[in-house]
Amino acid sequence: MSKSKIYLDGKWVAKEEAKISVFDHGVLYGDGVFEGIRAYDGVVFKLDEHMERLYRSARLISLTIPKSKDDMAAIVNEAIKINNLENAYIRLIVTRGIGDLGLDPRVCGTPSIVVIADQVALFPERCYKEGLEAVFVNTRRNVASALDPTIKSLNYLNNILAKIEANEKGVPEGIMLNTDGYVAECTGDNVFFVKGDTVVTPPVVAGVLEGITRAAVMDIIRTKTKYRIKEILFTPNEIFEADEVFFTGTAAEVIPVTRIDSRPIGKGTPGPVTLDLIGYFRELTKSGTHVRKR
Ligand code: PXG
Repeated sequence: MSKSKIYLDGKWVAKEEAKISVFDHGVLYGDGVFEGIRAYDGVVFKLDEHMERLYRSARLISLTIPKSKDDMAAIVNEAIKINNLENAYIRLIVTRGIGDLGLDPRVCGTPSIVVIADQVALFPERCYKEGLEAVFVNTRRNVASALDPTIKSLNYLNNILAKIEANEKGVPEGIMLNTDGYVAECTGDNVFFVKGDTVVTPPVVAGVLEGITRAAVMDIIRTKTKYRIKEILFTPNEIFEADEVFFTGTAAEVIPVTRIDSRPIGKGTPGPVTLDLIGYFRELTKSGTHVRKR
């Protein structure tokens, strides 16, 4: 079996050699940005969209990535090829670079670029058939005026605190509210509910990451189905009154949610709209059909 190769600042190195300095501000302060990307059948899913989000995140923290988007996209493609992966999870990280013990980013040298391609850790198929259980957590989503949730930064403590709460309650995902009490998103997934023929998800101003899967699902709803899609603010009560709830994310794809805070959602089984969307999404990920037309 070939050993995994990791891209680190211009070189492909063995896993054991893929090391970052303890003076890198990514380590010292969580100062950096990242992306979590999937490849299906040898084709990277929504690569351009991931590149756009990465460079936007970097821009919003005043970090200049020392490579063009095209060069970065080529490295991501190379990462699956060099590791002989067809279906893979790719983690792309750009840190602020090596600095000193002060938090001033101006002292940092060149940002470090890391690309890891590995096997995907998937939810068991059972979760797609029976649905996931989730809870509302007490940890509120960061306010945009303090740390904008649309920035996919290395500072994930807000989400980790929420994840710890979900762990303590023995469920795989936690739903976070924003400081106004509206539903925002999960620790690593966006949230949707279905009521009648309308699919609802919080708008970006609720304090959510603009998920690539979220956008793909919204596009599917608009172009392939008769359902309506609305981005509106809503409270937990509307979730409990929903016919169906599902989450979207790079790792989870589209996953039904059938119990929240121990209460069944709808009939307590995955609903027809969610199952439809899972089908359409899986079709989209098949063999290259997800490549954006230029
Ligand atoms: N919200 C948050 C806070 C996220 O971190 C999503 C929504 C969904 O976005 P995408 O673009 O993936 O549809 C994310 C993404 C992991 C993992 O290993 C987490 C994410 C993506 C990939 C892997 O936990 N989160």
